[in-house]
Amino acid sequence: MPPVPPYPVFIDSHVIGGFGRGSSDLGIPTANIPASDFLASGIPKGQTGIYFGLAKISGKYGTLVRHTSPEENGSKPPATEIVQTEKSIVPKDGVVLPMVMSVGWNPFYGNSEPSAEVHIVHKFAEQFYGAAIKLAVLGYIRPEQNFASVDALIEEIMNDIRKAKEILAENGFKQIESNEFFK
Ligand code: ADP
Ligand code: RBF
Ligand code: MG
Repeated sequence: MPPVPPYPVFIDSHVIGGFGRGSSDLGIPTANIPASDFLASGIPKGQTGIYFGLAKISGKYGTLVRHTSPEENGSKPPATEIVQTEKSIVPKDGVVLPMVMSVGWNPFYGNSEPSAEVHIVHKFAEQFYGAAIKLAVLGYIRPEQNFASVDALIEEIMNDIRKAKEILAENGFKQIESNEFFK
């Protein structure tokens, strides 16, 4: 079955630094992109919540330098800088992969600015700040929620990942994987 309109929505972006909590607090790393790239994507009213789809990372990447820690910054995103290197994404990491994406204010953390972040269902060799990221958003899973504990948040994210894998496996979306956009 093809995705239900307005999907697929294609987003061409790059990986920036986030709050620095995905890996450390949750054990679920997320590649953050500028929220403006999501807002410009054509998803109706830039609806916040949890989406699923496909992602492809490419190009050169760098290392992230944090100028402030998430702790000292409270609800504001910490100041970061990407120092580019000559390293490129290796072929086995540069394929079209399943993803889940969270967009909004993260009610559990009460952020003061919206973020857009993508967890790719794949084990990467290294972090890839500054790399190019192409996304095909294929559907909406649920609105953002607050949770009573970090464990409850993690459990719900695991549930999102399970759902995304299920829908992607059922539908294949092979025509989107081979779309010119991902070439
Ligand atoms: P930040 O708050 O800076 O985004 P995270 O802990 O959320 O910190 O993620 C750190 C980085 O981990 C991402 O920007 C990306 O370079 C890398 N990363 C490694 N594996 C993955 C993955 N499976 N999905 C998304 N990002 C990943
Ligand atoms: N944060 C929330 O506060 N509420 C949510 O419902 C929520 N759902 C998420 C679902 C997925 C699939 C992902 C990847 C993240 C989600 N987050 C949510 C964001 C999470 O708090 C964030 O990734 C970390 O704070 C690291 O930036
Ligand atoms: Mg992140």
